[in-house]
Amino acid sequence: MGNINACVDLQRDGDVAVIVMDNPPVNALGFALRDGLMQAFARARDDAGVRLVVLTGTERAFSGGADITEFGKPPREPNLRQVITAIEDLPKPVVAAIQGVALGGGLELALGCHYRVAAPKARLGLPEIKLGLLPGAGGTQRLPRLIGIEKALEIIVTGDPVPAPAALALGMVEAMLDGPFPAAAVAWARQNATAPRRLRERTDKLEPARADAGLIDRVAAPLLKRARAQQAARACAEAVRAAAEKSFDEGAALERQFFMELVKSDESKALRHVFFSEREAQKVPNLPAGVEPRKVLRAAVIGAGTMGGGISMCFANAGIPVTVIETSQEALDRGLGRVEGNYNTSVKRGSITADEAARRRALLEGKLDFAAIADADIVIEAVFEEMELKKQIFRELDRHAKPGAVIASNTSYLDINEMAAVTSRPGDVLGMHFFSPANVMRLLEVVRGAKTSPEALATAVAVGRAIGKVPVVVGVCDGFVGNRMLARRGAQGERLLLEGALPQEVDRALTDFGFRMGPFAMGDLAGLDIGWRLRQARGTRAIVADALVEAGRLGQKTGKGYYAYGADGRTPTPDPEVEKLITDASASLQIQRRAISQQEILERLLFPMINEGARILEEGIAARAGDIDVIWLHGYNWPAYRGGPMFYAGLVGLPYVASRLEAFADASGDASLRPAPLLARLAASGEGFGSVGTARG
Ligand code: 3H9
Repeated sequence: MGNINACVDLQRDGDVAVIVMDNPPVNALGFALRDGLMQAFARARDDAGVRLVVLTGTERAFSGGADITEFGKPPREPNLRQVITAIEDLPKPVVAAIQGVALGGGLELALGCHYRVAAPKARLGLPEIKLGLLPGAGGTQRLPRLIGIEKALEIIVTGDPVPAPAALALGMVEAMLDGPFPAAAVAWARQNATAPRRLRERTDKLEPARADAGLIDRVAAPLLKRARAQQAARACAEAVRAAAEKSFDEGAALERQFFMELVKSDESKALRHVFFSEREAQKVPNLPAGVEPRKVLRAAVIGAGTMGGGISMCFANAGIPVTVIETSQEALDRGLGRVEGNYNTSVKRGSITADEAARRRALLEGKLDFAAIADADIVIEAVFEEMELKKQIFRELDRHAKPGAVIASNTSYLDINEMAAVTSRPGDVLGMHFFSPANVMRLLEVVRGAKTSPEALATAVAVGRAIGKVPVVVGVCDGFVGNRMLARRGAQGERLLLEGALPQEVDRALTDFGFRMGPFAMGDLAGLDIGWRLRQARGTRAIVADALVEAGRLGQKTGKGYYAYGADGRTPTPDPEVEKLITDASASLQIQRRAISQQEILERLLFPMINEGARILEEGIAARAGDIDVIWLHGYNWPAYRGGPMFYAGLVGLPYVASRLEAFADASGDASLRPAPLLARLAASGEGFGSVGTARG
């Protein structure tokens, strides 16, 4: 027999029909694959010479699930539920032979088969909740029937994949096979797949929940508490409850209804946007075809301060030896001591073993001489934000780094081109802006200078990925993407205080929105002296923020900042002294304080930031709106279910954002609040930010 269609192949091995799914890259279950499966299974059913069927995929994926790009488009039959029912109804035994991932609809497909076997490296899961959905092709009904309510709930509500050995222990698969696929699965099927078995008809594993009415709530409660996408999490729990309490058909109908509702929810749209934007951000724009990253086997970091230490840890954690350079033994000892302390904390918390910490620590060496960078394939400068100092260091790096080494600055706002200009190799120079704490935060802004070579850029991106970061390529400007937008939010925060709000009110608007922290609690955590020093350097002022610093209130590290900090040094409490300081500042500027609604606070904080994002996009500093969203998600804890600032602007409507910005500009006389030309244009034409660059909507 030959090919069924472009995605499905049907082969014969004696009396066994082997149906192979091949829809690169991950066997997403789009229309052509579903249609091909329907035809292939009909042939296998009707062919009297076929006794057994083995369904398999590729080494990378049995199937990564429903094709997410089809959501929101008109449905085409056969739908996935029809395909799964046709397989489950087959009068001949069907074995799912899983290599790689079986996720979402992919696992649901395997649950429709009568038996499942897996390769040792396979991973099985129902990650729909991470897209703000629930499994919509019978997963909430069949998985509990296979492994019981408790484990099924955990897998569905966390969305975390289960590695093959654990799947075997749970009974998700009948066997783990080492041999080559599909031959090993065919051999197993001949021995073990004696008759069709339909999970739909099984109820024994549901008995404990049927006998104990409180069981589901007890198991679900802690899982729901931890879940991010709340609406989807509740739907998951209710669908599993239906599995226990109702018939299969009733449970499946309820699951279907929930799925149809969730797929239209803002939460799910946002999470799907994040999924695609994260992948798109990895595709560096304007890189000539065939450019290969250079090999990076050794790294060097200049400066053992908080950032330098954190960056060094990233390399050591990824198994890359790293040399840290400092100017004095004392500074070096202090820096390496802090790294040691971080590793000790990780060991105490149980996140790594003492052996692992020792292994990582051994990859880090401290030196006092620039000559020690000679072997490094990448050098990252992480010293004070002072251009003259940076230039001096770049001259040294130029002198000592080997030819072809990438030379990067961790600056958060200074001009990379100026640094590149003092070297003899500007093509190798770029920015690698890490976020604090550098060993934790996943964002890496890779700053492309005017002369940065494609190879150096590709190397920085590849290194970023290798050390577990989410690299996003940005252009040179003051503050790059993230901090340039943040500055707009900061200015409005200060303004809101002067007009009548208090720090806790401003912070609450953002925590209610979904941020873990508001801007003032965040400032206290980072240290208010950072912004103060920056303003001093630039000759600008922020009345409230400056007054706090000048009163010795530097944030958590001094026990007080915008808030007072109690005995634990971490819990913020509103402080009457700060309120007085703020109201005095308003009075000195003759501002009549007024009550400001939470809605206004939120819009005042977010919309000017979005406006700056529009300028960034128009200037080409970011290539796509999705890149800006990824930056906010991974560098500033923007809540994923809100999709990022540019996506959020689309949800509330660009015309609304533009009209509110006009109103803010009118009220304040601040012309920089007027809608950016791109925002005004898109608001008028009805298009979204997704139409700019190559981003999706
Ligand atoms: C579902 O199944 C609903 C059902 O319950 C009910 C239906 C009725 N669709 O991540 P990678 C693309 S919901 C479309 O870089 P990796 C991805 O965009 C779904 N496209 O590779 C990328 O494209 P590009 C439940 C998909 O090896 C390329 O594949 N399933 C899908 O690091 C490579 O992706 C999930 O939530 C998809 N389902 O990781 C699983 N999946 O090259 C989502 C991937 O153009 N997927 N693509 O940028 C994943 O978690 C990872 O992609 C996976 C591979 C682990 C599979």
